[in-house]
Amino acid sequence: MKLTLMYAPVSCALVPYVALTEAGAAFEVQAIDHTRAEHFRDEFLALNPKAKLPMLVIDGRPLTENVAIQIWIARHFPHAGLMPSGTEEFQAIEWLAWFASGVHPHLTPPQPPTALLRPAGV
Ligand SMILES: N[C@@H](CCC(=O)N[C@@H](CS)C(=O)NCC(=O)O)C(=O)O
Repeated sequence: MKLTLMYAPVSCALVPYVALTEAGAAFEVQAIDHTRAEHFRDEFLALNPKAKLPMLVIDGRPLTENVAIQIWIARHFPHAGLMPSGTEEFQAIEWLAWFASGVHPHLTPPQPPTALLRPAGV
């Protein structure tokens, strides 16, 4: 299985980087410079039209959203014990969802809706 993490430093892409490392996964890192709008380039948008990091490419197939990526890593590397089982698994997902929807938006600069559009010249 080939894993490529599309990553930028000082971003929430650090989350799957840490999880993959803790899981002992073999993965490649592809640095995306979002200060140069590389996530708006055609090659990136073909995989993730949302133009956001992180993205984990699994045998050529993209997976985005930290909640989904974290659960995928935990399930594919169960020996690492990254997620509990039973009812507690859903409580862990509850916390992942809270960080993604309740905390993360406050850690990123406010963006107007036009920030979702491809910048001119990219
Ligand atoms: N809901 C997404 C959030 C993704 C996100 O906002 N990523 C930021 C980095 S922390 C990003 O790609 N920013 C680039 C931009 O908005 O231009 C998740 O949880 O993975």
